Amino acid sequence: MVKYTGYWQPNYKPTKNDLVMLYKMKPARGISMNQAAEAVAAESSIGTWTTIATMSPEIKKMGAKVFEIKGNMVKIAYPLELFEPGNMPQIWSSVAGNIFNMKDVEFLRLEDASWPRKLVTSFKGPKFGIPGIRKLLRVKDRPLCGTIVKPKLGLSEKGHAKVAYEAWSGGLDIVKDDENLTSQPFNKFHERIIQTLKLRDKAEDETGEKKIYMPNVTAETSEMIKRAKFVKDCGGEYAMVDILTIGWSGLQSIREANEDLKLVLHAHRAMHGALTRNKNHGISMLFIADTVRLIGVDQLHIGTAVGKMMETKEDVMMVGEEIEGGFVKAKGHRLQEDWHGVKPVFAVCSGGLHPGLIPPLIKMLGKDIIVQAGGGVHGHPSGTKAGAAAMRQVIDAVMKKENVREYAKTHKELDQAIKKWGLYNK
Ligand code: CAP
Ligand code: MG
Repeated sequence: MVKYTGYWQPNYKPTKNDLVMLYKMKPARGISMNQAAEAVAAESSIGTWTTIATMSPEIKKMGAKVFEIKGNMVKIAYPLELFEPGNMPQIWSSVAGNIFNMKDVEFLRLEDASWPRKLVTSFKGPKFGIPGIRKLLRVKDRPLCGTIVKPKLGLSEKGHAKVAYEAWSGGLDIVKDDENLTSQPFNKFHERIIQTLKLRDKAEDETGEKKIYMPNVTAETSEMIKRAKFVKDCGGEYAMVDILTIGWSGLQSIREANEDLKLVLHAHRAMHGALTRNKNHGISMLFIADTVRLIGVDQLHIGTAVGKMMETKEDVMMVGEEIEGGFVKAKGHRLQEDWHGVKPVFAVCSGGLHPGLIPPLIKMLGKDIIVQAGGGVHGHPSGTKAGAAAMRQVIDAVMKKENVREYAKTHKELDQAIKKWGLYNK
């Protein structure tokens, strides 16, 4: 073990310009907690595994400071000059980079962060946020509801558009592409956009409601921007991106292009589980949520806690912890907390949902959520349109504070859904 010196500074008080990070760590065998914390601080700021002749007292002042160790939780303050404002890849390469593979730690999880104002305001943030989306959809005081066209892959452009039309006609606000549908031989992107927006218009005319299509533009960055432009030119209002597989550079690029495109950006988080699932090692969804809110998505998948994916209620509530020492976490949902004027982001709940799971979700998270069900709509005994109607009916029942089981007696699509999948009021 190399001796890292000068990074453990228990009397250091973080300044308002520091980026303060919270890590959970388990030192490697034979390494103390202090040594592990200093190793992480060194490697994520200015140091390396040995003392170097090129170091100077001036540069040492820029080093990260471990200022608190409580149990397996470590707080490290990073001076602002270590970072390039507006450059998210660089920030992650520092505080979420080499450190996860160091021999000095057996486990390391990046749990949370408090960002200094100068870094927060160096990013664009959401263009629309919750207020802008509610204005666009003309839906003020209920959760938005949507579906994902299923099967995930395989439908033709026309087949895809028809499923979307059925879902909109049944009452859903939003229809999205699945995360791995982009432009495959059986369903080419441009043709899909043309066909699906044509039936969106038809559904709008017939229902009198605003209907949203969220096409997946995930691709190489310049191609992604071209596809987003095409969506805009065809009268689309949304673009969906898989934020982790396009990376922070790709996300910043499309957000930059979106200054002119003015599309609502929907953030799918495919692959997040590789980082977030293991509670001993990896990166929390809190930090991912902060990151993409700063870059500027308008909606972000956060899980359901009641559906098919692993996350817990705490994961979905996303309140984080009170981390004194230079900053205090909000009491509300991380995506909507006041943050130097950054717009609030719509939380998207999806993954194994069906109408019977919507009541506990609204109870847990309130009305400022978007609920999406794929299998839970297209798997309805009477098909997509009925599945969509059942989703809308259960939301109406909850918002009217009706007894859902009673309400289902006069709403057959909801009744059928409950008979197939059950009703959960826990
Ligand atoms: C849901 C989904 C979403 C997941 C992503 C899927 O379909 O389309 O991608 O919700 O998970 O492909 O599984 P179902 P998360 O409604 O049929 O489950 O939202 O947790 O990121
Ligand atoms: Mg999906």
